Amino acid sequence: MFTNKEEFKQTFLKRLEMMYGKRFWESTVLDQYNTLGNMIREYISKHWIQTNERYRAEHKKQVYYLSIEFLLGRLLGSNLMNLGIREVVEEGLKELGIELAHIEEVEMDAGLGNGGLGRLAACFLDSLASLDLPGHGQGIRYKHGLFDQKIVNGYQVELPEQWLRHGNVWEVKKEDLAVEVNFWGKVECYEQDGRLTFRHYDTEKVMAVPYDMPVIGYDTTTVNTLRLWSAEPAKFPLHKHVMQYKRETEAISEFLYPDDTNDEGKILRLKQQYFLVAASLGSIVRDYRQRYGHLQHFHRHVAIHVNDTHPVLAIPELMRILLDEEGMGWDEAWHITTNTISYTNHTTLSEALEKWPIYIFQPLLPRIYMIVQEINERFCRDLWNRYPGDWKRIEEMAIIAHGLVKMAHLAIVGSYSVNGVAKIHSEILKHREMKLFYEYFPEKFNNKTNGITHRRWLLKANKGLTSLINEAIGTEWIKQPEQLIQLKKYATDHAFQEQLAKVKHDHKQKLAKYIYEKTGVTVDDSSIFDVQVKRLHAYKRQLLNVLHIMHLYNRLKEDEHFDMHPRTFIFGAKASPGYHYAKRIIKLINSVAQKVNSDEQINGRLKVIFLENYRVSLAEKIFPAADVSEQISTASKEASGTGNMKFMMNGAVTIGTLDGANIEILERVGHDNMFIFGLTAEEVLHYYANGGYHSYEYYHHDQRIHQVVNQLVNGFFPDAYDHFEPIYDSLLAHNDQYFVLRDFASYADAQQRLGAAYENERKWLEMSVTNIACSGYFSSDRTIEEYAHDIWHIR
Ligand code: HBZ
Repeated sequence: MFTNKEEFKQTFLKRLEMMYGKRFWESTVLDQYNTLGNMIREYISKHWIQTNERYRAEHKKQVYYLSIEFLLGRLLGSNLMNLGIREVVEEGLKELGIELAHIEEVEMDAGLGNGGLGRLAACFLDSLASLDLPGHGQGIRYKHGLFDQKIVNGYQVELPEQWLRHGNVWEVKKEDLAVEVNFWGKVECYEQDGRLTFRHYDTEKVMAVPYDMPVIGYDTTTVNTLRLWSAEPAKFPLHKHVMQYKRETEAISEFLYPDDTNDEGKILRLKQQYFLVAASLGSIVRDYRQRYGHLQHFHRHVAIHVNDTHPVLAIPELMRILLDEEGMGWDEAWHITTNTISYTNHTTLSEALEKWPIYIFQPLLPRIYMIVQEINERFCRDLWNRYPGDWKRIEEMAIIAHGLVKMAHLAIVGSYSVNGVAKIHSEILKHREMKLFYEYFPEKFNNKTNGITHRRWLLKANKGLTSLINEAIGTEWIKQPEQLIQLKKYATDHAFQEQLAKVKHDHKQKLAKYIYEKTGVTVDDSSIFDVQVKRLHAYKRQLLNVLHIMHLYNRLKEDEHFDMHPRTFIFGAKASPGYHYAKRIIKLINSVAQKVNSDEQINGRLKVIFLENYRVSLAEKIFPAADVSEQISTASKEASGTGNMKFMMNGAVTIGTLDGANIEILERVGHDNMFIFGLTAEEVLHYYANGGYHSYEYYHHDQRIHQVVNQLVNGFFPDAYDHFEPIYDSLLAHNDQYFVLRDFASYADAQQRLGAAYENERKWLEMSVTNIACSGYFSSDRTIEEYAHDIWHIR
């Protein structure tokens, strides 16, 4: 392909002319982007083929990571970096008069996910390939990823996302590998050769067409595969109007999370889940049969991991294949299935645990439903033998009960490993949410604390910091991120601190410029950049942050001499389209921003910024510029969090509760390098068990709280008259389920300590260095090594 700058330039120019039939000087940035993408695909194609051949030849056990979300973001920059050709390309382009950074900006984010769960899947793919592990992703090629967010008059407006508008250079469509997926229809049962046989007929057929994307490892020739499935019409059934069938079929891979407030939407969601599972298993099994003939040792060569419960139908689907297609008996099929599937839980919020009404499940997937029923009956029988007469326990543990199929129960019963995503979360699963299951299957439960790929979140997003680290401790840490701990020696090194301060300041300047371009607001780049970016959810308590900002504003208004280092509070968050409460919080943040930013008396000492359309590519601009990381969920609610790790790795200092992975961050950096506040998980759970707490008392006894809560409803925000009443009610009438007022004083106190700490610049930089030094543990390489070793048994 090309081995130096000159060759690169020649190839690039020739390819561009070939692809677009125009001269370089006539080309658009998009043409240039596509040309580059194309070149990279060609560049890696040999390694992609060789990787697959090697896996096949060596009979390596393969892992397939099934996920309804893959939040990849942009790929050009990370692919160039992982291939080690970024510099050559960058310099070559420069000589042609183009900035690589400029080309990178035209790439659309692949936003096939909501937040943590989907981004985790993307980080895992990067780690698998970079560690030369045989692990692949399977997901859905949604035509529209998570909606684009616009803020209009302070309100969130959702627009359909269009990442495929200009095509997708990274994918290869493989029509010859399409898989047929069956919905609806009838099941007949008959005897053949002395055994019961099932036939699913009169079905509606959908073709699942795979689009493969290369997953390029860092400094290695391993190229794994992310296979995304697209739904296309199959043979036209006679009983339905052709156009309606086409529409309904294509709808399956049209949107990520279609609105499921009505039954039609629920059917579509369940269709998506089965579509992913049937297509993935169909292709995995087809491959396997070609290599091994029969499926008797399937679990020895294949591990299938289900990311949350969305792909849990993999369990009955694998059973169906083994029973109906392979003709195995139940026990053998069950042995293989339960030694193939492993499951990660990402939440303990009961409202987020998936349950499907039978009346939706059974008609759509009649054969799969029969198998789930059989799994349930056998499981309940086992429970009866173990706990004779304990009806209550059996009812609580059953997979099907009260007209619902409980997907988490199916996941635990049908898999060999169940893991939570941070220590505290796994403990809560074992001792509370899934206590009964832990008692019955103690050996299945384990913890795998989340991680993030330091390649995207440090090497790529923060080149300045990367160089600084390299100069100090060499480059070994890039392959062994826990080596970052060596930076600890530099925590009090004046020269190092100063350079770190400069790197941080550069990023703050850049972000300030972005903020100005997007919002027209000028922010002071020597103010503290205090950032909360994540999905908007009541339990994540953006409300606590904003009430505290209102309090600071009140203080500044009352007392001209109120001493405070200038602060810029930055938010980024999307709310689910149907989550009205969350949308009101977004409006509240924007109303506060408007009030504060336009108040001349404040004189720029306080600014509030809401950045619209928070997504992976924007996150890469924000993390390196943050001084303060807000991780303030109600303790026990945030399973892990991963943004907390990205901030830490970029030298931000955390203010947070003892929740999720914050606890493990604290274990590493200590109280001197983190601002902890609020109730513990134990205290929160104790309150819940005893009917909550009395938020009114906090409202009445704390003047600061009284004032800010009143301001929600007393006309303080004239542009949103009575819009914040539901927020006011959530705090007082509904007893403040998320303990916002309960934790307010403790939070305000921690904020004050933080502000004071910032005044001592050297001390602050010492904290910052310490956070970076301790962040290596949170590389997803460590997480993936644990999955590979403890769960998947792959090498
Ligand atoms: O998964 C998140 C957790 O909230 C976070 O604490 C954790 O760090 C992260 C990775 O383990 N969970 C999600 O992102 N969950 C979802 O986005 C979700 C999507 C659809 C659902 C349920 C949850 O039906």
